[in-house]
Amino acid sequence: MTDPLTSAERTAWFRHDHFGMFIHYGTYAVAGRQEWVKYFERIDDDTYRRYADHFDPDLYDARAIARLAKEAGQRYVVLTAKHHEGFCLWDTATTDYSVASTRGRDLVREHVEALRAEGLRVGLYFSLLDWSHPDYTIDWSHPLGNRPDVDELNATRDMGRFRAYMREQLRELLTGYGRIDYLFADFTQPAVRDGLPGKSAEDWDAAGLLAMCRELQPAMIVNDRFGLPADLVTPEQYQPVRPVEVDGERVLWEACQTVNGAWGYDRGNVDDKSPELIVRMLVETVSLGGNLLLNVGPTARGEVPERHADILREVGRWMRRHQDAVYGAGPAEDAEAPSGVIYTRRGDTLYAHVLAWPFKTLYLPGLAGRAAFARLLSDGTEIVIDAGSEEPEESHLNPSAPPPGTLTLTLPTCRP
Ligand code: FHN
Repeated sequence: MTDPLTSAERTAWFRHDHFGMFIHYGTYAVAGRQEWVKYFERIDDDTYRRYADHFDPDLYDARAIARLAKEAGQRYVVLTAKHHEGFCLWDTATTDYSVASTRGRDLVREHVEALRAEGLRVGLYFSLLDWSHPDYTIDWSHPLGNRPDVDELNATRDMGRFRAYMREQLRELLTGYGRIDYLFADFTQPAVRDGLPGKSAEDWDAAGLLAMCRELQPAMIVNDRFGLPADLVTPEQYQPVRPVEVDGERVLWEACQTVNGAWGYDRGNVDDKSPELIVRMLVETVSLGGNLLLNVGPTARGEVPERHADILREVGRWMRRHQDAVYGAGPAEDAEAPSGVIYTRRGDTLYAHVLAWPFKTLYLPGLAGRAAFARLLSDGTEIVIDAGSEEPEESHLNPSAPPPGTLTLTLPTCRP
């Protein structure tokens, strides 16, 4: 089957928007101890089922979350339709282990409709791991992986049946909710740990799942966590957490980060990142040609914790004034930023993100004579280009003079 879209066509919005929201939401929020709680605390199925029984997203307001993402400047939003614990946030016919069965809600539909209403791109996270399914073979990442009778348990499990189950679930998500812009499949790690192997691309029939994605959602970006062999990974899938180049081309990449060091809701966690740190992470990511997918973990009742919402709103206040340095921007390949400065470029405009505000003078080596005009993004006011900066006096006359070719700018005493 020929691909109807080129990688460039499929990924144009992703490469432009740069900034997305990740939402980790599921039964683990009731535990309030992050999304791997079943594994880390080796919680048995019956005990863990209590969390599903008491999972009531009565305050989950997808539209409010979509508006928060929009206010923060996050232009795509990825919701965990199913995380590793296997609980489904959509009205699936494959299992009763879903919020549709327990609460009569289809949170994926609410998510999709809210994003479209706010003009945001639709992303779904789908866990390839599924700790709830009786045919999913127990590997190093499974809560039962420490059982002495693992081999006997696995002898009763049929991954062929699990693959059919998983494929049907993914088909439901790709056919029942209109256009999906981004699928975040997660994760493939075949290495042996604690004496047990992980899962490989073959365990998922990754090539078959990718072919189904292309058939059902031709425009959808799919990440690289199916574990596909390199010859099946196309640039828009190759999403390492750091920039790499394939055949001389910097491939699409996305840094997944959290507001507070936790994916799922973590009640005792106070490790919140400051808005300034998040802005710096975003700018650094854009300066390297990538995207930042920043996660929030709603509470068990479905609300984004107020502290985290406030942080995102503060980031949004920065974005409103500086979005031109992010959206449609990318690396400034032709200029090397001095320490404490990050460059992004959009068209013929270079954006210098000053991380530590200097006392009066900003020196930008190698840029003398290349700036027709300079201004602050925050208030739009002119920044004076020091007349002498084209040919600064030779350093032997003034040892503190900047090296020749340095663009010298006089900044206001404090950041407006
Ligand atoms: O195991 C998951 C984890 O819970 C979380 O969903 C992250 C998000 O990128 N992905 C896996 C770990 O890499």
